[in-house]
Amino acid sequence: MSPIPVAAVDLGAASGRVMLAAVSPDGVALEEVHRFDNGPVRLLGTLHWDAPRLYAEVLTGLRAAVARRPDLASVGIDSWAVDYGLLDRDGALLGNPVHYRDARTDGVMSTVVAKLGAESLYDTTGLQLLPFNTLFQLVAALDTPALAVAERMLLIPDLLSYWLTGVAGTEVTNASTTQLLDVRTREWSADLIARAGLPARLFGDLRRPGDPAGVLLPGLVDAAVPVTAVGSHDTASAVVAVPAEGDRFAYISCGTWSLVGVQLPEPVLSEASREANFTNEAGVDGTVRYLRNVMGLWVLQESLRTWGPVDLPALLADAAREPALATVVDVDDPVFLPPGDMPARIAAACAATGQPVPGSPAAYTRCIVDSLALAHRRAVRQAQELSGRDVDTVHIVGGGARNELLCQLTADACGLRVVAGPVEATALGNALVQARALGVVGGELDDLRALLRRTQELRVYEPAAGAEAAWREAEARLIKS
Ligand code: LFR
Repeated sequence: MSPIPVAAVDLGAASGRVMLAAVSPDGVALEEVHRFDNGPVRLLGTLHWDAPRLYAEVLTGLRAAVARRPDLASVGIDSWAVDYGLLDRDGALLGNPVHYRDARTDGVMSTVVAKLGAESLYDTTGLQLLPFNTLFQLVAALDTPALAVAERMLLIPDLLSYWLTGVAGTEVTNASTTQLLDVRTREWSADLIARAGLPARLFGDLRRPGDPAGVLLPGLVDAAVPVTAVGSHDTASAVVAVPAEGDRFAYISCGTWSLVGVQLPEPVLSEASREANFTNEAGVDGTVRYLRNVMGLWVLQESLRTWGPVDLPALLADAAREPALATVVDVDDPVFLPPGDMPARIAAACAATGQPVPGSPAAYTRCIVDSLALAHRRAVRQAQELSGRDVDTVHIVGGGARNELLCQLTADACGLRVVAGPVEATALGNALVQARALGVVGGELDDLRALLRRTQELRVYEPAAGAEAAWREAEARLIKS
């Protein structure tokens, strides 16, 4: 069978891309047809996404894809989670979507949790408490005129899909990140929506990865290309493309965030799990993405912004020569969540924990990568303990798989073999779910993963012998503080 072309639109917080994937039962080849920057736009003090520009960039990419492959068989869209646009009764967008790192949710989570109860919220949704979950964003917007007239809430990939097809739908993996979905039924929790004081009309019918999601509107591209629902939460698509064999693996989907966890058949809703703030997000094929959000390469990305133009490979090479574990910080401290001067925040955290303050960008970078590896260690161990799933391999997928220092330090910190790659896991997972819906490839997630193992370049990092004591000591420094 000659490979069938599909387009994977993958929007990340820092950049977006449209990839052309040629899929056959023998493998998948990816070609980038358009890449563009993404980032927050501050308007009158509020951080927004520029949704119309994202739409225009996606369209540019789809036109390039169709120009290359007029027989393009399908389009799938994924992005980061939780953020949304509101539509009025005519389907018009009521204001540019607000960025999840905006301060409008400051203090909202604790008020809502006090009202609804942390235990009840976890038991209903299975979700970790993050201040930017859609639930808290919507409560923060309750008194706004936009919410008063809004008829529908669409998460970012669904919003783009709506603009491209005229059909509004809500894909379930991303809907599971709103903290408004019932973790057992994977339907909207009408009870929770009512208790939070939110209008039920906002939450439309759900669709599953693989479902049809409309056809590109006439005139947008030179073909009538169907849109297929994929794991529209980028992390859900990335987990599809973890090239694991069997089930004794943990994954780290590593980019702006590190999403660290295991794949499970059923949610874990224990008290210990709630206290560790582990989440049960919906995966493709009814799986559970049992994971924790670790702050990720965001801390480094923001530091680079503070330092101005830097040669990243050279900086990482310098960082690799810095002394190991000289200073570590808790990257999961909420102080690192909003945009801003990360080196200053790291310096303050070092001073507060009685550790030396890094003296150069290379030393800061080493501190960030060491600290991230330490957070990976903690999350991988907790995921195993809380779920009872034994793990012998950690897969790092996404942009972070390129970061050799981070991959090696993660292997050392976890005391486990790390398999790094594919870098474009999200686009691959997106494309494979489309190809399966088209009947090009068949089978279960295991079969899709086997196809990736056969065709993708992977790199193995073995843990250094005798590293455990140093990591344990570094961990103790944070626990003490
Ligand atoms: C990763 C990600 C995470 C989500 C965060 C915010 O890109 O989707 O899974 O928690 O972004 O939406």
